[in-house]
Amino acid sequence: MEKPHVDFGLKLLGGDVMAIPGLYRCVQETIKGQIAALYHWPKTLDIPILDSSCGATKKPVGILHVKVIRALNLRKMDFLGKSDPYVKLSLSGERLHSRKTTIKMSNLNPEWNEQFKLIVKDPETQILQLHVYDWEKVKAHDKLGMQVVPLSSLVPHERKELTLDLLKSLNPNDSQNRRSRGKIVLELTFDPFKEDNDGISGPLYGSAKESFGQSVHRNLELNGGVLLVTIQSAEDVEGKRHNNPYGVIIFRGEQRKTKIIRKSRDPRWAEEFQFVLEEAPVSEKIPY
Ligand SMILES: [Ca+2]
Repeated sequence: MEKPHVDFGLKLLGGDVMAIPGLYRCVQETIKGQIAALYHWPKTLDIPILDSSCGATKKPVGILHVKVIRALNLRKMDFLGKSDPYVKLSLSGERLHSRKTTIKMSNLNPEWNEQFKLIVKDPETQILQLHVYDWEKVKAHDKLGMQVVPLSSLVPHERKELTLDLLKSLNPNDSQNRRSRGKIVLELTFDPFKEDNDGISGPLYGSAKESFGQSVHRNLELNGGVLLVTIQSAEDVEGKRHNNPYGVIIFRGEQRKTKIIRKSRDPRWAEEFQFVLEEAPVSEKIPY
């Protein structure tokens, strides 16, 4: 059976998503792949295009500075009171936990002025994803709206302030997008690293029993960089029964934990942790 020829365009956020460099080809390949697996042309087809399938490269190439400034005219979700908004941020193609602002209780025009540094691995295809939620004490947090910013729309080292309409979803046919959900105000700067000398990248091993795979990327000219640590696994963890091991990593007072592996003496986590360094750790040793 011959594959149908498909030509398409996607409208999104008042702009043409196909104008995002690299995305057209990526989407085309994704759709081609999906269609090849089908015998019948379907009426609708959901294809995730804003996830890791577009293959962000592994190596950090820069830092995205995000300042979440404020939101305006958010929707009232709480029966008593207004809404208790907070913002979750993440970059597409990353499996890391989302970063969050603080919660502003009972406020439909919250001011955060909170800064985040996100590690960028592929500025051509990665997209900043923002989700605003209404915090709830007991039940699930309500969605107040979302937006995305393709990093390819940013000029390196240039600060950009954006005021974006919050949407229900990225689906341009979603009738709920016609209802106003308020706006979010952001300041974004993408700082690419100048050049990566591979001289200081590579695995390091500690004297600890656990085997840690680590790599350090930094840029001495910029006096800063990124430390990536992957906690892979541990073996023969002590304790006879009911072992629920997790790993803890502390870097300059910043503590992160792996998930807990239930009842195992040989846990395997394979979790990556990212630390942003303001200054090059010229004379520092990594503590275990
Ligand atoms: Ca609430």
